[in-house]
Amino acid sequence: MKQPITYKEIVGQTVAWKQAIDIVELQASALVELWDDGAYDGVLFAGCGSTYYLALAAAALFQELTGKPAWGVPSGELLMYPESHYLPGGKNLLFSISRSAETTETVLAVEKFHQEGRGKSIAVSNYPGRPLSDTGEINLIIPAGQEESVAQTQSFASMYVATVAAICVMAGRQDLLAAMHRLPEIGAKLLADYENIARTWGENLSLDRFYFLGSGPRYGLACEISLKMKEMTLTHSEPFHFLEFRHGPKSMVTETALVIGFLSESNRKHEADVLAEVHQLGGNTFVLSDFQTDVSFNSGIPEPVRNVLYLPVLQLMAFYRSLAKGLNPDRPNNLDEVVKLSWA
Ligand code: F1P
Repeated sequence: MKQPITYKEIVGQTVAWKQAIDIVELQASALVELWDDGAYDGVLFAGCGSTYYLALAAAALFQELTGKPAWGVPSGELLMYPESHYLPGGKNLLFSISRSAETTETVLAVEKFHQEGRGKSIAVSNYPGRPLSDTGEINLIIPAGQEESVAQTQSFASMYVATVAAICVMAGRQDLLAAMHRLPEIGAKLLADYENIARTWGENLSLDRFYFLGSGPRYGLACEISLKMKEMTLTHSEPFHFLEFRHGPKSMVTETALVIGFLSESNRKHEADVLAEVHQLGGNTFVLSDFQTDVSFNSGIPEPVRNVLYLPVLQLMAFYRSLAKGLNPDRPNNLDEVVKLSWA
């Protein structure tokens, strides 16, 4: 059987990570200028599906590194309920994120944002020459992240890396940006070192439910991988903040549950306690972090900019589960690559 294209997109993705960093560095002075001159009251990150989850992760990091209020919002909500999201009368900076650069909700939300004079925008995408591609004051386009398959893997990671790098530039954290240059090499090593373990868990069809736990800037990433598990494998799957798992969701733990922890360094003990509780309840756990876990990055890269390393092994796990279930990971059920609506 021909190897699904999703496989190539997952294992080759670090080329796109590198291009993402290079592209941001080329536009670094424009990013600094836009941020320093703007006096923005708030920063919004908007997308749909995967790119909404990217928005959640990016907003958490933006606020952490700059101290400025930041939100992640689904583009459709921004379009339909703008007053629930924009600061009244405030000046906003909007990051619009879309792999395809043609998702209707995102394109229209940005159009309306500009028409209403709400502030300036930055577009993040993988495709030039499309409706969203040059709508921003600055446009971060990473062609190496383009993909043929429907579910986002390398595209997501490439746009996430670009956004994190842009945040470092705007926060004046050259130290963090410099540390990001080591990500592609470490990511490639992780893919090689942990493919077998990803496959073993992915092919374990006795599991019937997956929970992804991530907090702070990792929550959006937990949401994204949970979406991968849904799209590619049609399995019951949900993301939660670590401590939230005790407040109800843990009642779903059984011996056929796999709880996957995006363990941090900053709150490691509290997060590890939740996973220990899952064990006591008879569930299975699979844990990723920089050291001493099932998947260990051993990167030494500062925590705020290492989070992309949680993605590749889990994307592979979803890929192998999809194959084991006899599904086509390239073409998830009922899904279109781009959602286009005929809104006036
Ligand atoms: C966003 C998106 C994907 C999803 C599906 C439909 O597209 O919702 O996240 O997997 O393929 O489109 P985009 O705006 O990032 O191109």
